[in-house]
Amino acid sequence: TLGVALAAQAQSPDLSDPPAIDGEVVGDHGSHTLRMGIGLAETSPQYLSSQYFGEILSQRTEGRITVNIFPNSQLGDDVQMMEMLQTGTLDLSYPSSSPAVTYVPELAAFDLPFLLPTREAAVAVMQSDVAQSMLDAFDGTGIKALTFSENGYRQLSNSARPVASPEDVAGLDVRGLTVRTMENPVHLAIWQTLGANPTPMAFGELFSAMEQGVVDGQENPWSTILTSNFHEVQDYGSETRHVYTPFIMMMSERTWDRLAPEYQALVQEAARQSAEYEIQLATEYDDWSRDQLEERGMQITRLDDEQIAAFQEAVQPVYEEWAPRIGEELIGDIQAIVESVMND
Ligand code: 2Q2
Repeated sequence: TLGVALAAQAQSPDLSDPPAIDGEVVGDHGSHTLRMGIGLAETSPQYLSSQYFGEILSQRTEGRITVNIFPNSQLGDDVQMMEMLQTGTLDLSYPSSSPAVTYVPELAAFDLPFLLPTREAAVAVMQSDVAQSMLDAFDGTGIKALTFSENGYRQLSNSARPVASPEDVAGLDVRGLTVRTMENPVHLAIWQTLGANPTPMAFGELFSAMEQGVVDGQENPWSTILTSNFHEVQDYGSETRHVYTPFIMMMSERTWDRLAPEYQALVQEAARQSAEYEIQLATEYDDWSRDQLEERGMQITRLDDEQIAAFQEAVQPVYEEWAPRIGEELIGDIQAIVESVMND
């Protein structure tokens, strides 16, 4: 409702408005009302950029294509919504890459800890041919993967104690933290290696699991922690930035195949434009959300280079186990892109 949106806007940073929608109107190739299910709230960059995606399609087809967005995991969680894309009961969704490794195992490269040291490097990788080949690898799964965008740098939050080191996670004199992870084997390995008790769980179940103390902690970008109100049930945050997770905007192949080629080209262009806007929003939201969380009472532990290095060293075994399984050559290609950006 407008009230919610206005309240949300009041909460959010000085959001740069989406770029103007230009480009000629596409010819009449029929009408389509598309349903899009996403996991996050109406205040999130994921929702705001999905709205912009829908506005581009609607304006460039004079309303012949419209997108109805269902936020807050109300249609199901990422795994369920990807299955709905395959059966054609949902037209669009926007999960993280992590639960999608069941369709395209190479995506697990993005789950390797500390692989992407800066946002510039992360964006360069997401816009590379290597990343495009991962999107292409969905062909035949029933899912048309349209584009990557930014879920973001993941930060640890918990309800038990401040965390500044792997020892704080493992709890030498107290029990190790029970940490919810996404449904992804590399994330499980990261938190096992850090001495936590990892618990894979759908995002939609996470708030109540934290509220009931079923899990002590979770890890997500600051903007997700803020827009999902996790600070209401999590007292401590640690700026670990341990993984950079992309989102993948996905369309049901059945929906894609029903669209005329001119509409398919427009959907691809709108996805790319909205992804650029989403990355801009996610960038604006990142530090601002952390500061908002601090203002609302979350005790945020910032980590210096030495403390980050301790986490990097502690999770080195995850690389040893998973790099060969994901593909040394693929990871080498990604690291080459990272180096070229970092040395610019
Ligand atoms: O920890 C998570 O599950 C999130 O990073 C999600 O992957 C993400 O928020 C998606 O649920 C958004 O649809």
